[in-house]
Amino acid sequence: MAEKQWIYIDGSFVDSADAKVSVYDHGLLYGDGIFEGIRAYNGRVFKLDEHMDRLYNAAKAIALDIPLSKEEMGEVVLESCRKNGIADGYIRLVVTRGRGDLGLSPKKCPKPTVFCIAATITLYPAELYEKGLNIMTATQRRNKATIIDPQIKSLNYLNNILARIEADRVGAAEALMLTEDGLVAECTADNIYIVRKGEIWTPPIHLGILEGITRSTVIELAEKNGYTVREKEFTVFNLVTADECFLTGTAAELIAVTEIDGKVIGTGKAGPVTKALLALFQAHTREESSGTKI
Ligand code: PXG
Repeated sequence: MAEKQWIYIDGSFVDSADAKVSVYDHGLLYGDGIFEGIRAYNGRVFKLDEHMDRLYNAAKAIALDIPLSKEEMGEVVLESCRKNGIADGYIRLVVTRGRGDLGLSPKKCPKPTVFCIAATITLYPAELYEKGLNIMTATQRRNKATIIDPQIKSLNYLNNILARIEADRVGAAEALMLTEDGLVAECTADNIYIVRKGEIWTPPIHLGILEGITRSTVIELAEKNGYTVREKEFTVFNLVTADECFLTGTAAELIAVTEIDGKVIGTGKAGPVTKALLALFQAHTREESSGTKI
């Protein structure tokens, strides 16, 4: 029998069996809510302030008043780790519009629902970081920023799930999502980069992608270490003919892509820039300054 898991929900910690949301919660009825996926490394919550900023910006964008201050919410994350003995793990923080009636309007939802799950994480097997991922290009396009801005990490992930289903159907590790115009946007849960003649290119935020916390961190680390990073639009042709390609995300950290739609990228193995950046990133996750002590 697994040890008891404590879940924070609406002000208290309860056993996971008792952690329930209402069938009238608009997070469930309409996908009306937001979330964060956060890592803990070595007794510290990685980039907690950055995750809190992104969550509160998303709340603002959907006109959701979170009933806790940023500091209190940060404390919820830290306490969830303490209660569950998590020093290294994955934290899912969710804020929904709350319980309402069967109409769309949030006017009848007086109180947002807040819950936090602090859990362990299943990672890609270590050898994949050397071998790289085999991905596919989804026919499902990334939704446009003018419809629902992908910068809002909302509970409505159907756009990405539809692409993910395409990847699963062909046994690919991830699905590349393009903009409506066919430019490279991002994968279903990761940002994407290519390396060309030593330069790193990654799609700009305005194309309609999530501004990943890992993305900001990797760009900063790369620039600090002398790499040129361009936030630049590029095509599938640029990707297929790149020297290297890699993804970043909270769960995957930084992982090479070595094949797309049956075409080999670069040497077909994780390249030198990808490996160097992964080493820099992993070292950074262990630095005291990159996290908040649990
Ligand atoms: N793009 C999208 C669409 C994402 O959902 C990222 C990029 C990377 O962002 P961060 O901040 O993690 O560097 C994400 C985030 C999971 C899971 O359980 C991960 C995400 C979303 C949903 C679930 O692995 N990724």
